[in-house]
Amino acid sequence: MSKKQAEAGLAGMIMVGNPLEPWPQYKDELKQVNLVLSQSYISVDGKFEQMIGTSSQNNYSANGTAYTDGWQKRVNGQMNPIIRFRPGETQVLNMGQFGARGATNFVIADDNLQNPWNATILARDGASAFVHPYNVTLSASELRMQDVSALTVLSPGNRMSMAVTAPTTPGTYYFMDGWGGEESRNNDSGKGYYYVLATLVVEGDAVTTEAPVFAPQEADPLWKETPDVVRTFSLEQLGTIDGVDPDTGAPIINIDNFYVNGKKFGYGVMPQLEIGTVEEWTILNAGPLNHPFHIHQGVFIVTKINGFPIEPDKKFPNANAANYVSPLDVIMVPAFGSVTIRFRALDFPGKYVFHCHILEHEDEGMMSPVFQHGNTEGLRLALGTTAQSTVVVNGKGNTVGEIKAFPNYRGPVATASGIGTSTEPDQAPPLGGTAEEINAYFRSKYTPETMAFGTGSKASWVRVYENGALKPTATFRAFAGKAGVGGVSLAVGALGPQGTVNIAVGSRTAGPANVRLFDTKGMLVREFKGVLPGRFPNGVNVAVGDVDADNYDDIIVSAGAGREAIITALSGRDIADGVANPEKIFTFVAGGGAKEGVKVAVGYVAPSTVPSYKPNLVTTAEVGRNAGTISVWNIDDIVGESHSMPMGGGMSMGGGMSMGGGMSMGGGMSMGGGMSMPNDMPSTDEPPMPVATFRPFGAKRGAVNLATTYQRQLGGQAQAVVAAWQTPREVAFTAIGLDNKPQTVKRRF
Ligand SMILES: [Cu+2]
Repeated sequence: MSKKQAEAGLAGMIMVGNPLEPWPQYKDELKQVNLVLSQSYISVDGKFEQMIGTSSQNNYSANGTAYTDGWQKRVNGQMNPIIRFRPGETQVLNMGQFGARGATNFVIADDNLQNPWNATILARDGASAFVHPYNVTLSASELRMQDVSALTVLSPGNRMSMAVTAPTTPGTYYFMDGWGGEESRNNDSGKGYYYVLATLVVEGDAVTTEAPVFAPQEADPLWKETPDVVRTFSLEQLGTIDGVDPDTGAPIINIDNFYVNGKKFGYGVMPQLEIGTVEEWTILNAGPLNHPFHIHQGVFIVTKINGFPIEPDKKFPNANAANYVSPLDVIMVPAFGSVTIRFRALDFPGKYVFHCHILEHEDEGMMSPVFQHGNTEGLRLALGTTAQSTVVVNGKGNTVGEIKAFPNYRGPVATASGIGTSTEPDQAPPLGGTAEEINAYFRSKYTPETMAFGTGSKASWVRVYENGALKPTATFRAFAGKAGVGGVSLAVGALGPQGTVNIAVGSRTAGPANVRLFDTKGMLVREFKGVLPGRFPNGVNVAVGDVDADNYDDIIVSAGAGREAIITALSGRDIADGVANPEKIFTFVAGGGAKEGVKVAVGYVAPSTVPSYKPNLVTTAEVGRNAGTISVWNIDDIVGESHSMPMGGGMSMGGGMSMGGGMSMGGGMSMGGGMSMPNDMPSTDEPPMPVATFRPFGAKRGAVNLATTYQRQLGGQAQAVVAAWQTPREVAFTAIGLDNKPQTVKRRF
């Protein structure tokens, strides 16, 4: 659990670059001091306690000493260190809040809370571009202390660079937290406490040079963007009854349940973002605790706090929360309040998370996975059939070209496409450009999918079309001689070093279940022999996807016609690590006739799936009476015994009771929102059932070709779909609803 790790000291600061980069004239002039703020977890008499000599029970006692003892904070691991200034000297304090919890709101004043220092907040959360420094007097102002969104607040995970200027007269001053170590001034226990973090000694010769002036840069061009997708997330806390006290018969109430949209991590719908688009999210907090919202893989601008719009070119001297300083990656969502943020889905294909940065809340479920897929313009769906010419479609539903990969070949053409790590050159945005130019740059910065075409019979030729190309970039023979006479099946995915694109090639020749892995230049990377037991009259099919959710793409291998629908998955992590026999994540038979074989695809197509960060397996019989029927599976139903619950055991529901609707509990906390049981607890004996089954071409005979992709079918937001086709010019795109009902749209190309 991250809370215990951070409290035990597993958190720190890494300085990248120089906060004075935007003002090079001061880079060598001003002294910089790095301050790591933490709340540590120390062993007392061999017993781990939250703080020296106290237990967490004492934290909230009426006795002020016990309260502040329980919330002791450290600066660079020290209690109350001394920082020295010369009279009139300006130093830059680079700070971060690296404790598991406990926000701060800063005051610098003397021991009577008088003679406050002036400060300039240079940037927050490590921003070095689009910064608007904000001047503030670090007085014990009740207005600022009551404002949980004040720019001087550092919540867990926040960083801030602040220039502070010492008075011209020598003396002793204090760098203080005006919240007494709590997470808000508004908590009763925090009221009136000014907790000393460091002592500031002003002594020596006065500095006579003029105080620095930090000119603002341009505001983030995101202010001039129009969001493509608008979403709302609600952060919730809810009590549950975890059984009954055997002695008293009283219910055991557990208030440590935290949710996003009523679900713990992995139980809700995973947002899927299109790279190159702009998202605007409103984060609601209906509860009594502040929640610092943090998202990985990028920064956002805060456009509203509690519905009040922030305007980057205006100053609001009496409401410093409403002022723009820089892009952020942590923002406190005030109790009973909201924030609205705007950000770009950058060229990072794959998964990351957002979560509350109070680590206990995150550990107890207030976290969600996020998946970023390729830009729809750069997606490639190649409709391989027995036709000579193959239509290629993008994610906007447009034909991008037709490819005759093998002019002298007659037979089925295997096609596949996929994406790896960003291949965009590491190029800085045109910082000198206009907002429109910078926004256009980010919208065009995406990695297109790589396609592979193969001969599905007769010989084992493969052509690669790298990064969206419509002309081949490499050609190779995957299996030579007799081993290659049956052709190939193909899959493309992030199986190379650092997640670069590789091509998985299944043998379609009668014999053992052999699979080879090639790089995009056609160099053999690895070979897997006899992946499934026995002989395969028509070889095997392959797919690629992260079926065990470890952020490594895995290789899925399934039987071709002539065998039962047996499927296995080889661990991509083991493949990347060079393990001789990669672990088999699962092996199961998808049902159907004894000789029907099975085609496979992997994608996040059923949004009700739990855990939501695992993709679905999609299957269809290769031949036989079930041909034409597509099944969508929850992989955890298949994995069975090794069924993994999200977050260390998941939800402890006791009697399965939940309490909603503003019930007042213990410390006067009101719990809002709802929750539900995970919707698909695996049964032990019965064979797994698909979550959805459909025939996209109705009663029409014959097998379908299968892929997963994204489509903006009606001009709206891109949707994860199952693509199926029987002929080269007609595709059925099927989206699965939250109720697991499939909805098919057919398109002719
Ligand atoms: Cu929280």
